[in-house]
Amino acid sequence: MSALPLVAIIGRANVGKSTLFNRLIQKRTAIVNDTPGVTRDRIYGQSDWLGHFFIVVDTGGVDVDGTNEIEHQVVEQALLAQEEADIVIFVADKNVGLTPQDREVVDRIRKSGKPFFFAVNKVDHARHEQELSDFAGVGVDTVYPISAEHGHGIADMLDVLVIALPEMKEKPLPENTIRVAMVGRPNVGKSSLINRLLDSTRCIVSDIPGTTRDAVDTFLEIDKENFLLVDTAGIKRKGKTAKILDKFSVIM
Ligand SMILES: Nc1nc2c(ncn2[C@@H]2O[C@H](COP(=O)(O)OP(=O)(O)OP(=O)(O)O)[C@@H](O)[C@H]2O)c(=O)[nH]1
Ligand SMILES: [Mg+2]
Repeated sequence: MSALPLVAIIGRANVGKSTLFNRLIQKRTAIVNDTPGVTRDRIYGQSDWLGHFFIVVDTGGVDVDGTNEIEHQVVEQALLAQEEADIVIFVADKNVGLTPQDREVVDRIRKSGKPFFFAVNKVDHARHEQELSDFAGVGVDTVYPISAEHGHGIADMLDVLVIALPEMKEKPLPENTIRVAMVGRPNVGKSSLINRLLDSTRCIVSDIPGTTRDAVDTFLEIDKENFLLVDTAGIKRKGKTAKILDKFSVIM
C-alpha cells in the first residue's frame, strides 16, 4: 500500500485540517475540536476520488507554539509529513484571513517544488466566496474555497488534485484484505490445498495487476471476505522464507 501517492494536509491549528481529512477518507478517524492544537501526530487514511487512490495524512498545526517538547514535536511531525508527501493541501481559515504564518508556510511549501493546493476552509456558502480577496495576496494561481464540514468545493479541488497525483505503482487491495500464506515443507500438499480453495464455487479469484510482487500472489474473495494468498509458489524457493515471513499477517 505504501506505493500509493501521499497527500499531506498542512496548515495552522484549528483551520479544519482534521475535518478535511475525515471528509477525504470518509471516516471520523481524526478528532475534530474547536480547540487549537488537537492533532499532534501524523494520522494516515486512504482516500479515492473517481478511482484514483491516495493516502492522506492529517497533521497538527504548524503554528503550535513550540515552547515545550510536545508542541515542538507537533510542528516537527507536520514538517515530516510535508517532506514525505507527493502533494500538499495547505489549508487557511476564511474566518481568520491570511496570516503571516500562512504566508511563511506557503513559501516553504513553494520552495519544496511540490504541487500544492491552497484551500480556504469554512467557506460554507457560495456567497462567502466573495470574501476571499484577502487571500489573493498569497500569490497562488488558484484559491480553492472549501467547506470541509459541509463539502462545498471539495469535489472541484479533488478533480484537479487527482490529475497531479504521481503515477501509481500498485493497485491497492480492498480494505480489510487478509494476507494468508501457506507455509510447510515441500510436498505436504500446499498446492493441492490452494487449488481446492480456488476451485470452490464460493470463491472468486481475480488478478490484481501490481499487487503481485513475484507473480504468485493470488487474490480471492470468499463470501465477501477478501484474501490475498501471498507468494504461494515462492515458498518453495530456498532462502526466501525469511523475507516471505515478513509479508503476512495470518499463517495457515
Ligand atoms: N464553519 C465551519 N467550521 C469548520 C469547518 N471545518 C472545520 N470547522 C470547525 O473548525 C474547528 C477546528 O476543526 P479541526 O478539524 O479540529 O481543525 P484542525 O485544523 O484539525 O485543528 P488542530 O488539529 O487543532 O490543528 C472545529 O470546531 C470544526 O468543527 C467548515 O468547513 N466550516
Ligand atoms: Mg486536527
